Amino acid sequence: MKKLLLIFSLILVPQIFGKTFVVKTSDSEKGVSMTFSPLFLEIEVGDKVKFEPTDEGHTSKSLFVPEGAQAWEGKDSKEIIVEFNKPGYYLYDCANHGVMGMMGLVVVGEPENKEKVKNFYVKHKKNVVMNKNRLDQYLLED
Ligand SMILES: [Cu+2]
Repeated sequence: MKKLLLIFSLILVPQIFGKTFVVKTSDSEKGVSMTFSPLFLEIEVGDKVKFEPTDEGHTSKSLFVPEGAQAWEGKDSKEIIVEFNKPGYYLYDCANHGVMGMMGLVVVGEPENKEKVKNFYVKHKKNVVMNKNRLDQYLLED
């Protein structure tokens, strides 16, 4: 009986504690071109994000992750599910349209790397030619 309970809890625990959020990749949404939707997410450690290719030709690729966290790189027009096991700010973009401001941000748990991601973001934006300020409100304003 104990063994059975153990097996049950091993199966059920991840489903109880890990939620899956969906981020869509889109050519255009509400007048905004080349965007992730939503482009900002706050989640808990152990949660997952499914990047869903609503439109073709987009990817999700990490640009900046907390120290020790796993980077990711999705393929063109393919769904990718990323599990977030370390707290912190995670910045990502689309490999094809990052330069057009197609960036997104995930904040996991209680982050401690805001200064680092901020510095990275400010430098990175210099290579972005349009819509480069989309994430300013989450990263540069307190
Ligand atoms: Cu794209």
